[in-house]
Amino acid sequence: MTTPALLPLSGRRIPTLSPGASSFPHHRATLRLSEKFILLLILSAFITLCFGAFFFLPDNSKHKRFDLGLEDVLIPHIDTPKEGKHASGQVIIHGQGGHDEHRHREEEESLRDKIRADHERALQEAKEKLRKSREELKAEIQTEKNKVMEDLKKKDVGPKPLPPVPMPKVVGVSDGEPPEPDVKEKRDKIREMMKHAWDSYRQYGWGHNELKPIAKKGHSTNIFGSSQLGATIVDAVDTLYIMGLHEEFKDGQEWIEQNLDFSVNAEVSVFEVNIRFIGGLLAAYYLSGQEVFKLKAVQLAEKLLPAFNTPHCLISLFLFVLVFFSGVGRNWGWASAGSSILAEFGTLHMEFVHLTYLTGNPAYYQKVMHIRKLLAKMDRPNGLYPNYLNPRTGRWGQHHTSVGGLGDSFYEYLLKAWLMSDKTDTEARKTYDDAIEAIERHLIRKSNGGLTFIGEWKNGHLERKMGHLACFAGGMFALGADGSPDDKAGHYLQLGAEIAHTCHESYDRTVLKLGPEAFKFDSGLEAVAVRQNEKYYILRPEVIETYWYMWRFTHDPKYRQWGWEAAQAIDKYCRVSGGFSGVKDVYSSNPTYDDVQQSFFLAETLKYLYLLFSSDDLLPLENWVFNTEAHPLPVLHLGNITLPGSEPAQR
Ligand code: DMJ
Repeated sequence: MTTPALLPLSGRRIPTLSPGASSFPHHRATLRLSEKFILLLILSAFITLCFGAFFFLPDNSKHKRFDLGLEDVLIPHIDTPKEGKHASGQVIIHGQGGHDEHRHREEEESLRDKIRADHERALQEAKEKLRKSREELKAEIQTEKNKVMEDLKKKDVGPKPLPPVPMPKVVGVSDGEPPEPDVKEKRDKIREMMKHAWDSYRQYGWGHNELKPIAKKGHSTNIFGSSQLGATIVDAVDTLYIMGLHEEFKDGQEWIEQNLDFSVNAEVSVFEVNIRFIGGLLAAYYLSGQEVFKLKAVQLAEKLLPAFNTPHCLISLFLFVLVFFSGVGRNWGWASAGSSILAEFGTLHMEFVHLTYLTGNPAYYQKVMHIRKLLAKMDRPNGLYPNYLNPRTGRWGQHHTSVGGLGDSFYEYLLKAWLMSDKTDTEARKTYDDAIEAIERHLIRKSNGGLTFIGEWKNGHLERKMGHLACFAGGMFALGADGSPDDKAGHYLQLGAEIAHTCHESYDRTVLKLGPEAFKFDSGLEAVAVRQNEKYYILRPEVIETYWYMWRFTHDPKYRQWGWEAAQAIDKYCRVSGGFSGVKDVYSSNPTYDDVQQSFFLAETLKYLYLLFSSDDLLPLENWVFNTEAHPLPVLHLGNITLPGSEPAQR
């Protein structure tokens, strides 16, 4: 019998193993080729499986497998007991083979000692922590807080490159010396008053928002929150620059550079911060060209943006008391059931357009245009804009319309939006014209004594009372005369003159020759205050503002004369050794002081007086538009430049 070993693989039958195994008649001693192949396959599959198991099973299962023996082999045996937990919960010690009872007990005890020692140490540590004094904990918290503040500050003051934009035409930023010596003398006197106001603040209130000139210390109100933001410095620096008070300007600039910090948790009025701080900083930037003012304005503006960012546009757009840190907004509690105020949400346009221009960020422009669009869609009772708008319902609140407080600068900014756009924003001009037309129809009257006044419209009834604040409108009418519809320029200039005259009367009919906060035209009363709480003068600028505009448009010397009367009265009755103070009763020859030197006295009142006694080439009105806090911003002759987020200008 030959072995088939070397025979060709195919077609061979496996021979029987032995005769003894005959009970299996077909039993073969060798495997067929296909069977061998199958076996080979199975074997290789098994090897692959084992191999795969090694690499793909979870680590712990691998370790378990190797722990089985390798540990004993590879790790030197140091005879330490292994802990385990018996089913009873009792800790048992698995000794290594061959240890006796005694050794078990020793091990058990040593383990107990170890556990006890561990517990005691942990307890000690916990006690130690508790023992730390409250002061220590407080100090730790404070350190942490300071660290966070520092980080935030770093973030804030870090240089943020702004896109280069062409500087608008900036002309007539200084000088303006009048040719007439007596006018120059008056102008010098106004500069001296500014110096006294500034020096006093510098000495007694530096860094605070305002000054208490009698108490000779810092002062603040809720419009700035509780923080010290140096409102007077920011509000005054452009006036210092215009007056050529260079040292004082540098001093202010240095403070702003080093100390003006918006990383504070202040609850502020968006309106006030916008007109005084952003307006002041932008004006200082354009006048002096110092970058720091622009950077600070932009940092601050970024803090204001969250006021507009809540999901419901209507609500967000009209919330105007803002917490800097959280960006959470609310409205003044006193305003017609938490309503938003027309003069607050309507007095952002000038500053926000400049912010978009300078930063390239369309957000500012879009916010103010969104407000404009919403207002355009609303019905207006008798064509008038009520002062209150309910941010929840999107409807007007109480139907109260005024050109004084709560409404004033809304109208002013419509006109100035048009002027600042180089007269391309015709939508703003049209809105202004329509609004003024309705105001003239419903609010402007002549008194029995022939004084033209602007009353207040309350639920269909005209209250014959005019606020000091409304006196600014004389200047506004004159400023808007050119470009008014139906060739009514002469009419509006005349209206401006009449308002100026009425407001002068309100000053002239007092003992101090300073105007009261509000005056009546009723029951034989002509331009005088009746209520005790309307007799005060708090260094407001509006009447002098109107004198200046009227002077620029008419050059009638009476406006300089009236301005000089007011300046003398302020110097006589409001000047004290620690600055200038408001007075509580302009009809009393012995007035008491309110002990506040308002920041707008330096920003507006003294600036308008100085301009009144300067030549017209200082800040010409063709090139500059003054915001509502008297901060001059240049006209944007955009030409081919389109503001980001805006439509190309239509001429
Ligand atoms: C200023 O802050 C602004 O002029 C504002 O528009 C209203 N009035 C005060 C000063 O009286």
